[in-house]
Amino acid sequence: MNHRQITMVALILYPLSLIAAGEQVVDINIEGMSCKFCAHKIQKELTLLPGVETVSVSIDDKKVHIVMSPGKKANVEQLKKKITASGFTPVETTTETRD
Ligand SMILES: [Cu+2]
Repeated sequence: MNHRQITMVALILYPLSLIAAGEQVVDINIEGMSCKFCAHKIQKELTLLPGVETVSVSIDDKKVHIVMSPGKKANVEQLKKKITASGFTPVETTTETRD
């Protein structure tokens, strides 16, 4: 997946997350991402976590956008630990529930 495709996925998934019911959305700013391989690695690792439905990564915004499965509560500490274990630094986190 190249950078352009990742951005495309983010653009497609964002409106979908607005219409779905009771979904928790987590945005995490990340330091240390420099290329599409970094982005791909973070995406792959976070997608493996329980309850995570979709992960989109923006290298330009240095940000990862996580949508949880409907009704699943995000474990922000676990998400951040996974990012750290992947070799990156999570900084600011925002969590929002959409209904
Ligand atoms: Cu990289």
